[in-house]
Amino acid sequence: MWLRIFYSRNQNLFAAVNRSDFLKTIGLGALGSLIATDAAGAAGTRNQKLVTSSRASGAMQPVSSSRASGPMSIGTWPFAEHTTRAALEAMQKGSSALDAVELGVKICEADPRERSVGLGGRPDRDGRVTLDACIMDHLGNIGAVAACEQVVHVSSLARAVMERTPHVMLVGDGATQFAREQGFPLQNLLVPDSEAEWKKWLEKAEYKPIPNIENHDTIGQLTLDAEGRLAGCCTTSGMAFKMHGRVGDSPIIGAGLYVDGEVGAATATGHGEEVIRTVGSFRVVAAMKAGKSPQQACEDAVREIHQLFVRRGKPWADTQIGFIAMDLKGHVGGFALRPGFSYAVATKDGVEVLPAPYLIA
Ligand code: SD4
Repeated sequence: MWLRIFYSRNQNLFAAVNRSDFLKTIGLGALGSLIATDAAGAAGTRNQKLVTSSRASGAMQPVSSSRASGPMSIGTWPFAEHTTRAALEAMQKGSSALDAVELGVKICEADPRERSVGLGGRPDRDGRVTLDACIMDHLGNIGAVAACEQVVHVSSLARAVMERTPHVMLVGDGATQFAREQGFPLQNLLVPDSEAEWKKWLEKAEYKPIPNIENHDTIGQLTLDAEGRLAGCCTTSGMAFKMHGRVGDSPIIGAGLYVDGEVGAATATGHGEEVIRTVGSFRVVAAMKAGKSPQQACEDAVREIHQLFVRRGKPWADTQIGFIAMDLKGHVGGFALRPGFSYAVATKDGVEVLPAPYLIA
């Protein structure tokens, strides 16, 4: 099986490697410990393989696992190559982790070609683009907005909720009203391509999320600055063609994002319902607090989600979940339920986009 690795260090280089090279790249080759097990027990999964690593070895480290600490930044999906680089450069010039993470994700929010974040995001089933975002710093300050319309930079709006209100989350009309009051520009977020896709979707009007859509999705980004402060931000238009009013994990602290200034941070992408069900990002950080590496912690969280599918007898064939995490020493990790998830790591040595190891082939 061929897997793509996107790799970039001061230049854009695209390479494809075969499975064994891929495993070597992520540090699994030497273990020779991939076990393929039939994942029976859930509907629609008969042909799927469960891929797991040797628990005893505890080794599932990506190539960037032993970086020096900050400033550095990691982010979900290949588009984070640009957003993490921007955040890194800002921190190298003295920005705080919080300023840098906001600056980074805003690049993605403003890009109408990114169809799952900010401007250009896919609409809900009623043709309305509703955005979700949250932000958190190393001290436990949090802010979030959900089901928010007409505001491109919901990351900044979430930050405004954090810094300028007595609350931690505003939703729907209240979020837009607050944006207006705060001087955020209001605009139509539905771009022609997304509108056309929605109209096509209306022909059948079947809600069928597509895993790894266009190889990018929600952006969850984490930053660690030169002073050892962590921050994180998660921003998305959520699942395409969702019910109006549906809110996923991305604006929910603990689910889509969690930062513990004394431990590390984690963020999620994929089917938000499953991440909320397991309080995913908090789970990852709690595991790190208990001594797990970021990589092990991400792996455990995905495994828990998978186990819940099995226990509930629910199919997971069309589901994708990915977590990334970083600790205070700059160790990073990423893991997904299915193939196709990747994440960017920006350090003083350059920016890499790494394919995440996964549970089910
Ligand atoms: C959500 N987690 O709204 C987001 C969407 C996403 O990959 O990340 N999709 O559930």
